[in-house]
Amino acid sequence: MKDILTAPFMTEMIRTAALMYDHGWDERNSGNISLLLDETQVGEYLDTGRVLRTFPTGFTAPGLEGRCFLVTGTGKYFKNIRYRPETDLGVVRLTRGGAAAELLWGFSDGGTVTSEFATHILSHAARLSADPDSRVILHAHPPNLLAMTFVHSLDEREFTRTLWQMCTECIMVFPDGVGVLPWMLCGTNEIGKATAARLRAARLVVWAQHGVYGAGRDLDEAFGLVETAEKGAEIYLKIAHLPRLAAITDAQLRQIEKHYGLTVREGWLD
Ligand code: 2HA
Ligand code: ZN
Repeated sequence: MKDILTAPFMTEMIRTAALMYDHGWDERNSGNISLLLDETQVGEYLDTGRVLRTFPTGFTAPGLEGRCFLVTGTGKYFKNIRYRPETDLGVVRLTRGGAAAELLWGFSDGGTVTSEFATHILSHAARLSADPDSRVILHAHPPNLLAMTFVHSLDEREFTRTLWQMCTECIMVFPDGVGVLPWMLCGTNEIGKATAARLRAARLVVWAQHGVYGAGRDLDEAFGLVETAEKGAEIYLKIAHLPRLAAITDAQLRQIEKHYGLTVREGWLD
């Protein structure tokens, strides 16, 4: 059996959590990441027949029965994951139609999965229905996106258009746009269902006055999505109060769409 701490999925997870912390996106115990694993790959590092603990999840996700996830733990600090992955991360397998999870590795201090586990798993199910290669859901509190939700309309089309207009890269990285949820209580199945519903159409969902969810085929893609939207929000906050002497027009956004063969969210360009 190979050492799981050397598995590419583990080293990438640790590196991403560290970068998210270093970017100022994940203060204290905020943020969470889940990565859908390939079961045969997991078998190279773990005896998948050996279940350490089983716990109820409080939701169902029948389509993900038997699937394994590497996930951050509740109450754990992203700041520390790089130093003690075996307590702050866990490998879990969904069972009983997703109503329970089996711990296969990690959470060695008796801990458990992120408080946003429902949102993560419902979001994986939603993204997989849109893209069978989707693997990652991540959540963070990036300050500029968060600040933007206090001073900008929360209309999804308007919010997305503003970000697209803030730097050329935005429409190229998220032509599918950004979903936006009004403030809702976090850690509940309700916010999980609302997030998952938006993730069917877009890989980014902003939680007003809280943070953002990003989805991707790998950690780099999900991280890069949030990074690019956060950059757009940063530019917006730098210029929102200043006179505008230049802009990226819809005609220019259409030029980008055509040149790069993008599938831009229907009806979101004028
Ligand atoms: O994991 O960020 O939304 C802590 C949070 C809750
Ligand atoms: Zn949060």
